[in-house]
Amino acid sequence: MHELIGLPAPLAELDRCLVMGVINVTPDSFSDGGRWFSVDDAVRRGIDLTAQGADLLDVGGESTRPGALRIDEDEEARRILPVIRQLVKLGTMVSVDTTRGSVAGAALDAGACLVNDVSGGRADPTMARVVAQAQVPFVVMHWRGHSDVMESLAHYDDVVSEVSAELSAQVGELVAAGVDERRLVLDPGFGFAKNARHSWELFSSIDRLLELGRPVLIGTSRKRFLAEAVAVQQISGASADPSVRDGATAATSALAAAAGAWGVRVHEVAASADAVRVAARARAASGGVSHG
Ligand code: PMM
Repeated sequence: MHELIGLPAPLAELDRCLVMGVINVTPDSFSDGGRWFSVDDAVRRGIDLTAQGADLLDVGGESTRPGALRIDEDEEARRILPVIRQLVKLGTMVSVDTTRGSVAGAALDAGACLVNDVSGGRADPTMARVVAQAQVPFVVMHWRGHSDVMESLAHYDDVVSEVSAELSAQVGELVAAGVDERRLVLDPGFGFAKNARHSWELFSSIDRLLELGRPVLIGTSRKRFLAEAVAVQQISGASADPSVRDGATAATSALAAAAGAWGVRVHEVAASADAVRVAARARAASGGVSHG
């Protein structure tokens, strides 16, 4: 098992893959944009996801959907800080999904306990300093560029080797900036500068990502590559509603947990909360450790 320091007690003590529930306080995220855009709706959603079994709530204010344009940092902070404050007051564990050091710092002041950065510190040179000073866990996602250009950057000869090497380089930069490596979680970044084939190859290589020596977070939820694995859509030609991918998402949660992932990041929590428990039981019965 890879040591992760700095998590608060209830999370640090989990002996299975944790479930991070997504709350996008945005009008335009790819799968749930606009649904939890008011503070009240977002907080209610957080309460629901916690009741469904979320261990941690990941609150974000800026969409990273392919092609998305950036919002300014005041707007990002205005969207998420009241939501984080209220959820923390209710006793929930909260992470902040942001690429901006200033927003991460404000979210930590509001009570967030972990920073999740889809750029792994690359979008904003101040991020590493904020995380180093706050001494909190930090999710380093594999990242090649912002959402408006990332689809043009999805070129690899060997996606698993290249993503691993680039994640290692991102870790090196963070450590050089003073971040304790033992606080880092790695994420291959499904759909970020990846086509469907790249995402499937990475998903089938969680064991190789774990060889980097850090816990691994898996964020497949509702992503486009899962459409290839959705029966109903293929049979009926049903809608492009990303929630039709929730069943496939739960399947990836079970497989990721069975492969030793540290956590899964999902929009619909209930089925994944069961899936990670099934995987934990199966791993324990087969003599394996509970998570990576
Ligand atoms: N994906 C999205 C946003 N944040 N964070 C991590 N660590 N990993 C991901 O795969 C990831 C992320 C994509 O947008 P969404 O919030 O609508 O799922």
